[in-house]
Amino acid sequence: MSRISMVGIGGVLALSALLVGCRGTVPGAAGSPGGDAVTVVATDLAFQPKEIRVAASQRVTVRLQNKGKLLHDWTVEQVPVSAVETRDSDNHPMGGGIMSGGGMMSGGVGSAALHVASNAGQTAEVTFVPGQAGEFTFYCSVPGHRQAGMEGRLIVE
Ligand SMILES: [Cu+2]
Repeated sequence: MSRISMVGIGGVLALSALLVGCRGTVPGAAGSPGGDAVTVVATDLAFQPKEIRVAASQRVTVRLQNKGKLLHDWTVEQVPVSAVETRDSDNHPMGGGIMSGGGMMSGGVGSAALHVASNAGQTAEVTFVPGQAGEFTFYCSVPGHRQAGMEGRLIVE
């Protein structure tokens, strides 16, 4: 009985693996998030979890879910990334004064940065491909929030 249902599940898994494999070979699937997704919950002055692991050279989406009453963002400086697509939940004025005026693309790989902002109760997303393994610090750039504890580690493996 249980052996039969195991076989059934195995078949379904194999089929979905095939489907995922096919999707993955479609070139330039821009606009679709694809890859893995990681959800980071922002509350009023904390991130959960405080440590995120992603794989180098693999497309990943970080979803910033704001469960607080304040505006929060998720910012990583000096992280080598490519193919960045940001879907903010708001036109965020960039609290920390960094990367204003679309400057985040200047400087090329090595000094690239990630920044996505989400209003209270909303969710924003940023999709990117990490360039190389390493450990980076993410934080909320709204003044005072990082100092209050809105900080964590992004680990690229
Ligand atoms: Cu914040």
